[in-house]
Amino acid sequence: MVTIYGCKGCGSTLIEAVCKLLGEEYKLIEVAPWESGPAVESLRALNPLLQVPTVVLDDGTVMTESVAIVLWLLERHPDTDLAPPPGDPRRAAFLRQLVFFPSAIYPMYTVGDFPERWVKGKAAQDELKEATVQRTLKCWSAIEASFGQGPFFLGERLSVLDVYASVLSRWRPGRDRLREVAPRAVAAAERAEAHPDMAPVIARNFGG
Ligand SMILES: N[C@@H](CCC(=O)N[C@@H](CS)C(=O)NCC(=O)O)C(=O)O
Repeated sequence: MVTIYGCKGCGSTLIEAVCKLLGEEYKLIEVAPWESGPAVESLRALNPLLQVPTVVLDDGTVMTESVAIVLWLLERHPDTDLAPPPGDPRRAAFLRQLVFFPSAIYPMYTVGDFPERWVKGKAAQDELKEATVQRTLKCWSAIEASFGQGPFFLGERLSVLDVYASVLSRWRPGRDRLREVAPRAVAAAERAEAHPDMAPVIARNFGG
């Protein structure tokens, strides 16, 4: 059982979906970091960066960083087929892609959602935000270039890579533009959302 601090459509969707797919019980605490109120203050006490997902384990350990949480959950469910195990020939490609999502793409939202944190003035902020969109598109092109035979990131079976792709491809600039540079990766993300465990999580977070 884990407690997930998150908000609808945020990166916490990924953790919610992975828990569901693994059969890990979870409790959700809704908190939008950019609002104010008691929920935000309880998040601040756990994570001074005020970011979600933030997860609290049964023993009180606090975890942040989506990829760390995903890896921890996978370790807790070693028989899962949502990731190739250590020693599997697909492991290197899996780790590469797994880390690429939160290290190369997710920061484009850390910057682009709050350009005023980084530069002053509307023109500079608009320019910065557009630059994050261009970089996001470049990242998805890179993903497409290394995408295998499909239909999922790692072949015939759904993995946590498809779940990451599902959530991140819902964000700016949106699937239609991403599809222009990464049609097979976006198709894998959409296919993942049809999984019976994924579909209700996606519907709750992003609407029907
Ligand atoms: N590196 C973190 C990024 C988390 C993150 O940026 N979450 C967004 C919501 S999707 C957030 O909380 N943004 C508020 C902020 O950065 O102030 C991760 O991979 O979990």
